[in-house]
Amino acid sequence: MNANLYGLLHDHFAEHAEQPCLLIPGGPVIHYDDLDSTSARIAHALLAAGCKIGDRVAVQVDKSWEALALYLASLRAGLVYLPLNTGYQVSENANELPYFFDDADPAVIVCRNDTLDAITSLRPHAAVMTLHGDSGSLLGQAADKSEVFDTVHSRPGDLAAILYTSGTTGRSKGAMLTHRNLGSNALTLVEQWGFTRGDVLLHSLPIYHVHGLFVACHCVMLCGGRMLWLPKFDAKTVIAHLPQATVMMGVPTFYTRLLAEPDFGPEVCKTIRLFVSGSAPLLPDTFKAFKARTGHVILERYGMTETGMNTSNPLVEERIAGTVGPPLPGVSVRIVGPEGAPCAAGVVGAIEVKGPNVFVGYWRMPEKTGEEFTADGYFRTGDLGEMLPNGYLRIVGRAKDMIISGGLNVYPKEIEEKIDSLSGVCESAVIGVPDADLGEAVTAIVVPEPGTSPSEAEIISTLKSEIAAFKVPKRVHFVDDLPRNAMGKIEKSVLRRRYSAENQDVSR
Ligand code: MLC
Ligand code: AMP
Repeated sequence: MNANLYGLLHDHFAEHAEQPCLLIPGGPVIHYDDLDSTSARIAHALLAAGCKIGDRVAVQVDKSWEALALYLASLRAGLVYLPLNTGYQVSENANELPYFFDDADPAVIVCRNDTLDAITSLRPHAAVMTLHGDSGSLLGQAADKSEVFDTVHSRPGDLAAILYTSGTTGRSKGAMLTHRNLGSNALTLVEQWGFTRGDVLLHSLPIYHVHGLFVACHCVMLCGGRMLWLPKFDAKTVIAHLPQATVMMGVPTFYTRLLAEPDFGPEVCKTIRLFVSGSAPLLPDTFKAFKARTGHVILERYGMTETGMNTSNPLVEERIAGTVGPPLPGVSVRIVGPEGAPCAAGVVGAIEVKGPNVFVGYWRMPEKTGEEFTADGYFRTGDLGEMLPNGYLRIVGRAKDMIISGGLNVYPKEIEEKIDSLSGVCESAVIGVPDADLGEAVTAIVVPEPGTSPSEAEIISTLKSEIAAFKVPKRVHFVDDLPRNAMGKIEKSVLRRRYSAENQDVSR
């Protein structure tokens, strides 16, 4: 049997291929057969550009329906899709993109106009092209290709995508996801969340992450439903379009921003059957305020780049604030103590997961992969939680030093290394402090070199030229020294307490 994910999606939507898939406000309606023919043309163009089965296709482009067709084309041709956050930079001072290209060694790189020259000179041996544009662009080259393409035969364990997640060491790791990982998770979610062909999902997430690309798009395509395809999340635009939708998926910031709009209420949500939240903790206060304002109980679920979705509050039974629900069918979740022994219900420990959704390892990092899996095949998520007596998981924190800002992960180590290399800086610590909009706001605590006085504005503006804007600290504080424990390790918990209090004082 062909395990190719495109084959699975196609089997589910083919019967209604003349139906709309993407409704683009102010733009065209894209039907399933448009996606099928355009992805076929792009698949031919990728092969003509020199791609062979298993090659990586790195993509850093703005959200568009053609970008979704490119993802499908990559699946169909047996290539490995590598989406990149559009905030990652390439310039003389910025080496975010070069790292991914050196590590993944893509055969084709599809980029935006403004980075074409820089990437072409960086990667002379790859085929580098824009998605849109003249005959040199990928769509230009696809234009005269056949609209029929025989989806390649893939085995369940063949790679479908590599998604980079940053690491606590500051070095990003490519999570290798197979056709089986993505397909099994998608089938489970369609079933658990009750998706049908009548659904219209309001899609305002970016499509370079698990949430927007896999969870949202796969659920819709597997049931032959539709997506209201918005370029990004903007609260007023979302409110204008919610009355045509039945489902919305978002990170908690989407929900707090909607609640900040005075004209958001039950009338706007009349047609909605399900609001889903994930990628970061949904505060119980937001859960309650949303219910009070709209009558809707947000369904919170828990996932990761490496695993797709692991647990979910139920569609029919009670959804409990501050929990992420029971494990999804087929996924095994356990809580373990420091020695790896299972914790009883109600005891906090490390969350480990196993199942067909769990990735097969980090790209070209066998040792790191080995460290992150237990001998009996469980993946160590780096999250801390407790299993409640009713079988619902409650996430209480993270063992990994990571900040989640507006649903995007920031690894302090990477930012600290950048700040420490600036002139006038002796050392730094980067922490997340509670933020009403972003959940956590990246904050730097800096010890200046004796006799120097770097400014907050200088540090922020230098960092903006070197790293993606979402990673740049929103605030920089200066101190004479950093608190350390007896081992000499910086006590980030002390800093978090100190600056969280300060942040709350400021916002009051
Ligand atoms: C943008 N900025 C951010 C930011 N997003 N800063 C911190 N955190 C973020 N998440 C920067 C902008 O570049 C800009 O910088 C400044 O902050 C103000 O931007 P904004 O207008 O407030 O941002 P906006 O464009 O509205 O974006 C915010 C957002 C967006 C929350 C809508 O970040 C978003 O769509 N987040 C969703 C991320 C997501 O899909 N996560 C899923 C990961 S998958 P400047 O310098 O220009 O002022 C995963 C697994 C799972 O985690 O379980 O799902
Ligand atoms: P990423 O590496 O971007 O895939 O982020 C995955 C991480 O996001 C997880 O390891 C969790 O720390 C966090 N996360 C995802 N969903 C939730 C949730 N519902 N509640 C709390 N944390 C979450």
